[in-house]
Parts: sequence; C-alpha cells; structure tokens
Amino acid sequence: MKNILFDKKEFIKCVKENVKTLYRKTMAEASEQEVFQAVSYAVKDVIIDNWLATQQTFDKEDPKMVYYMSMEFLMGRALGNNLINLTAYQEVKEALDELGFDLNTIEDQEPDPALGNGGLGRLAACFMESLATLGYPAYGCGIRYRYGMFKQKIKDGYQVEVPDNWLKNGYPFELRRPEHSFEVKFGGYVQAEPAENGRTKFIQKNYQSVLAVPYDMPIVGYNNNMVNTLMIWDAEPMECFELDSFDKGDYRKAVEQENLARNLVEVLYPNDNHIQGKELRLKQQYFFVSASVQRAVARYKKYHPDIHKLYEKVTIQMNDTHPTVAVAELMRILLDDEGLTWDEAWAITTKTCAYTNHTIMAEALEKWPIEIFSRLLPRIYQIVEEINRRFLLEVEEEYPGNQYKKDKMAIIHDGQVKMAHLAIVAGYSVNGVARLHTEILKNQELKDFYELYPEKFNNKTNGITQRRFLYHGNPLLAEWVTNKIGNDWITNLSHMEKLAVYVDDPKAQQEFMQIKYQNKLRLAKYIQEHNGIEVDPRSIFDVQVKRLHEYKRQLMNILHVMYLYNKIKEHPEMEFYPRTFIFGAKAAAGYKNAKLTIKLINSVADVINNDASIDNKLKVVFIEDYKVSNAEWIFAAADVSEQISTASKEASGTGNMKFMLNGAATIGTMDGANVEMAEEVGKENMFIFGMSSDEVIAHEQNRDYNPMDIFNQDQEIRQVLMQLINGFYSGNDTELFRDLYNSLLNTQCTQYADTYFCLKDFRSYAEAQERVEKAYRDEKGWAKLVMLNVAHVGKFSSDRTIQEYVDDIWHLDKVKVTVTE
Ligand code: 26M
Repeated sequence: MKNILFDKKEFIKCVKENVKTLYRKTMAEASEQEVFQAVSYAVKDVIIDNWLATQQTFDKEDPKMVYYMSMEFLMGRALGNNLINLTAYQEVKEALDELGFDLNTIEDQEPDPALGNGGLGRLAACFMESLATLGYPAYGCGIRYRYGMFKQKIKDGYQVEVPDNWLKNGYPFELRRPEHSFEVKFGGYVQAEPAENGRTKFIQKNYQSVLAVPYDMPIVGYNNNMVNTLMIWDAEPMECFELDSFDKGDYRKAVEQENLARNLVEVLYPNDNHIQGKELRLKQQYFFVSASVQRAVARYKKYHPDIHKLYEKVTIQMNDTHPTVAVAELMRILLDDEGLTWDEAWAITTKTCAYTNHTIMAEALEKWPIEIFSRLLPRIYQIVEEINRRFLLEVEEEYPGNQYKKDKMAIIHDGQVKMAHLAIVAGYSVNGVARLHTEILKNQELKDFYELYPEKFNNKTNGITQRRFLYHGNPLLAEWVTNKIGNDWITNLSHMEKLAVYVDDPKAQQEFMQIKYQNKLRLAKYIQEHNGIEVDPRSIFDVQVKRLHEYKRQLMNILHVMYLYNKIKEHPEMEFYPRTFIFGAKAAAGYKNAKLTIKLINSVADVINNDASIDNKLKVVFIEDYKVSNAEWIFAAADVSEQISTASKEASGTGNMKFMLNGAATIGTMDGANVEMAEEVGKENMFIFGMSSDEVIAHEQNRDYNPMDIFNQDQEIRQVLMQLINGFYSGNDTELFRDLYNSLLNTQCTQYADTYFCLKDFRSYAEAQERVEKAYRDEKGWAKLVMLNVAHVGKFSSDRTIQEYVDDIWHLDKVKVTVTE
C-alpha cells in the first residue's frame, strides 16, 4: 500500500512545522511533551483524511449502525495504536530517530485516557477497535469526564487517590463538534395537554437543562482506511438567560443551571461492581444517553422519512444497565417528538435496544429509588411506569394470579426502579459475557425472565484486541510470531494455531523463553524505577493485576505468600524456586477491606523483601497506578497469571486472555472465561483449582460453610491468620489488619464469614501453586505449555466476539472505505 502520508521526509517536515506553529520553538528547544503534541497532530492529519472518507462512505452507502452506549471507555493511549493501525509505526519510529527522539519516550508523554474503571470499560475500548478493524459502522457513545479514573499513589503502604487531570495539556486526538449539540432536560414536572389529533401531549415544564456538546475521537481500523467515531459528551451551560419563558428573570435558577453543567461531567465514579445510588450518577446516565439517542434519531431522519423503520438503520447496545434509560428516552422521542402511538413506539424501541449483562454481584445491580428517579426524570418515569404496567399484564397473562412472580419481576417494585428488568423487558437481546456466566444468568439470576423470553438470551464470550495487547505491547513476541507464521494473526487470531508445530522445537522454545526474559528485564527496570525494588528476572513472575475486589481474592493470594514465607523460614533447606509475586490494583475509594488488602500486600512486601535470611527466594511487589499503559508491559513479562476469583463471581475476565496471549500460564478457578480457555488449550495446560461454581452456589444456598472448621483443623492456615492479628506484619499493631481477619472468620462482622471462600479454596490453591513450581522447573515442558497457550488463544480475540455480535444481534454489513486524493 502506498503510504505517501508517511513519507518520512514529509512527516519530519510536518512535525517540525507543528512544533513551530504550536510553540514557536525549534525541535531542539521543544520538550518531549511538546514533541508528543506535534507528532500527534501530524498523525491526526493523516487520520482526518480517512475519517472524512469513512463518513462520506457512510453517507453514500447508508449502512446500519451500532451505537455502543457505555458509561465507560477505558481507551488507553492512542498514539502508538493509531500508528500501528495506520501501519506507520516503523516509519514514524525511524523519523523520530532522525529527529533525535525515541518513539517510546514520546508515547510515554500521552496521558492514559482512563474514562473507565476496569473490565467493562476496557471491553468497550477493545470492541470499538475491533469494529473499525472489521469494517463495521459504529459509534461509541460516552461521557467526556474531566477527571477519569484516579491516579494511585502508595504512601506508607496505603492507597492515596490523586485526581487525573488528563486534559491539562490538551488532548490532540479529540475534535469538538458544537454543531451536533443537543439540549438535555432535568427535573420540573409534566403537563398533559390535549393535542389536535385528540391525543394527549406531555410537556415538561419548569425544568433545568444543559447543552450536551460532543467531542469526537477517531477509532482507527487496522490497515483498512476505516475510522469510526467515539463521541463523548461534554456538558455546557445553556446560554445563561435562555430559560423557559416561564422562568425568565429567575436568577437563582440560571445559576443552578450553570452549576449543573459544571458538575455533571466532572468525574468518573471510581466504583467497579458496586453501586451507591447517587443522584449525580443518574444525571450522568440520562445526560449522555439522551444526547446520544437524540443524535442517532437526528442522523437517521436526515436520510430517512419513515421513523417506523428506525431499527433497520440503528441498533443500540447498552453496556450493562448503566445506559438503560435509553429505552425510555427513545420511547419519549417517538411519542412526544415524533407523535407516534404507544404501540408504534414500543414496536420500534423493542427492535432497537439490546442489553449486555456484566455481573451477577448483587451489589452491582442497579436500582434507583423512585423518589430520585421521578424527581429528576419526570417524563421518563411516567414512561417507565407505563412499560411496567403493560409488562405486569403480560406476566399476569402468562402466570395468572401469581403475585409472587409479579413482585419478583416487576420493573418498579418496593420503591425502586430496577434497571436490569427494564433492559430485559425492552431489549430484543440479553447477553452474558462468557458461557458459564450466561448459563448462571439463565438458570439462576434471571431465571424468571429466561422462562418468559428464552429467545432473547444469548452468550457472547468476551475478547481482547491483539493489536494493542500483542502487537503494541509485546513487539518482540509479535515479531517472532510473524517470523514463524506470517502476519495474518494481526487480523485473524485463529492463525496462532499454526504455532503448534513449534511447541516441541528446542530452538523455538529457546527463542520464546528468551523473549519472555527480555520482557521480564523491561518490567524489572520499570519496577526498579517506579518502586525502587530490585527483582530477579530469573525468578518466576507471578502476577495478579486487576481491580481490587473481595471476590477476585487478592487476599487469598497474599495469604498464600505469607504461608510460603512461613514455610521457607521454617525449612530453609527446602527446595524452592525463586518467585516474584506482583500485584497491581486500584481499590474503590470507599471500599475499606479492599484498601486494607493493599496495605496488607505492602506490609507483607516490606517484611519479606527486607529479610535477607530467605536468600531472595521470595519478593513481593505492588505496582503503583496499574493502568492500560503499564498493563501492556506487565502482561508481556508474566510467567504466571492469577485468575483466582470465587467460581461463579467473575462474569468473564479479560485480563486472563491478555496473559494467555503473551505466553503466561494461568493458575485459576473454573470461573468466567477461564472455563473456555481450559477448553481451548486443555486443562492439563493450565493450573486449575478450587470449588466449581455449582459447589459455591450450593454452599451459598445451604449456608453450610463455616471457615472456623478450617481454622481449627489446619495449623498452617491458622498460623497465617494469626499473623494478621499478632502484629507480625504491622510493627506489633494487632488491630491494623483485624478487619481482614474478621472478614474471614467472624460472623458478627459480615453476614457470613469468608463470603468468598478464601480459606475453603486455600489448600487447593497452594497445591496448584506447587504444580506451577514443578512445571516451571521443567524448562522445556514449561516452554511447551506456554507456547501451547499462545497457539490456542485464537478464540479470545475481540474480532471474534464482535463478529458474533454482528451475526446474532446487530446484523450489520461491512463497509469498504477507499481514500482518493
Ligand atoms: C455502577 C454504578 C455506580 C458507579 C459505578 C458502577 C459500575 C461501574 C463499572 C458498576 C460496574 C462496573 O463494571 C463492572 C465490570 O467491570 N464488570 C466486568 O466486566 C468485564 C467485561 O465484561 C468482565 O470481564 C468482568 O468479569 C466483569 O467483572
């Protein structure tokens, strides 16, 4: 392909020009941040041509589009991936070399756009990238938070949250689009007025409103000229005194309105799998959903006269229940703005909206108090009430006289609006994110709905983009793979299978492990620079990086480290392969046990890392500020991937797949997508342990698990637990870790002790870790095992996931973009 746009000379000229016009500087005077900006604007120039061409193709071919609505898009840095997808990474690297700059260092200047918490937000980002790469027309719809996920500092072993002002230097890859702004209304009341056609008109009065202004970010497809759009909405005050005529001169209200705009998009809620029912959160949800649905309908109407066929050109995917007000907002637009009847509007809405469930954790199921919901969104609430009324008639028809069913299934019940029920009733598709998760939804959590609407339920096992998590994150391995099997894997990960012929080849094994070693060196250097801890790259890098949550059981991991330490101290002569336990995790700011677990990890690290007597056999590292950019390096350097959630609790997991792609072996439970990974690579090539989801669910239902039994019977476990409360890791402060101790053993503190079965699974976990060590000692066997993992990772590309969404849910056609000059 001709790449005149990345003619090196031209590019260098452009960068120099940008440095001059942006900063009135020469290259020699420019800072790395300024060079980053200049390079990014040069890259954006190229993207803009493809972006324009893509939009023109959409206008011409009029394809169906998916609007992927998500409160979170955890994009990570754009520069490197844009270059990769433009197939210009190498040229630009060389161009910068000539200018005396290192591309990696320049990439490092970009803030991580962290408009998401974890799995759900990162999945949205992978999906956007795969959609563009596969050539499917898509809009991502989200919020342009001023502050994304907080930055994590560790002070004295504790997490400290620092605001993430990602926009402070300006973000070169966004484009403000004020011409596509929309008004979004909150509060007030609804007035019913007779309309000319004999129907009733519903008019919202005395409301406050904000102006939603979209910023577009380009989503560059791999080597196909396609550039889709992520539109993230900013809130601006409506022109100050442009109040409803009713409110003219109401100064206090004008000020309130301005404050509303300021607060609305200020910050991402840093919770993962936990809700608090805060009013501002509901405002954020309605804000971006209303603006996005308005924009989708406006775009449709520009080209199509008949609103009844909206679903032929528009499909809305709701990323969890967070954007579920989309259902009612679309109904409102169709009823109130388009003047359709209820039945007409409902027929359209229920063919347009689809819902993805990401969790069965009870505390993450969204419920809004009627008081908040109806006060903030009075018209939307009326519509939800009517949806609920009609739905309950349907339930009555199916289960006559069964009040219990109605109570259980109602959208509005017990003073609350249940968003999942609304999403299921109004959606044409309900999907889980891994096979096991979908089965649990169908047979347990959403059983009633599955029985009523079996045809809506389907599974879409998650995936990840190999362009970021191998090509960009692990260039050494990417190049090795390409040398062995060609580069088809970049757009079709199932080609990785072809590596299978090399797994017994000693030379290939050696090359593979040498690359792993190089990546371990790279991470060791990062850890030395950022944590001041020296780690031995020849030790086993055993890694658990993910949000901190009790169900993910970082606590079980660190208890096991404490157990190993005791063993080594007691039996110094024991054979033990040196291991570096690496953690990275952010805890929600108000999540006490999660934060205390971080402190425990750091305290254990302090003791163990400073104990010269154990001969560097054990090291513990907590990597500060785990985020997309350092994740890429961490996956590349891992030997062992910890995927140890209590079975049934982790809907899918996606980190598990990123480790697998980078040649790490998984120690894990039969949970989420681990089950399917084991199916692909064979259980014998993973280190599976612990209770099955059925066993966990049975214990939960029978309430027959008592961790005290284990405490009483198992001396080594008891020793570890006692060390939580005898000051062993806390400078004799016996109270510091008392809450963790209590969470495991004391039924007075939580309803059930050890809710996540850390002690129950402990022995099985320790035994699996012994198998890991044994396997690692066998160098050839290990190389073969991890190479087999890479060879069987094909299924876990988000390209495969997206193709399934397209085939089963969205029904989109591919678009081909050609760029003419
Ligand atoms: C809700 C209300 C208020 C504030 C925050 C939230 C909220 C934010 C994120 C609730 C849940 C959130 O994310 C859940 C999540 O990340 N789930 C994960 O989704 C991944 C992608 O499908 C799965 O791989 C993980 O297993 C699942 O835990």
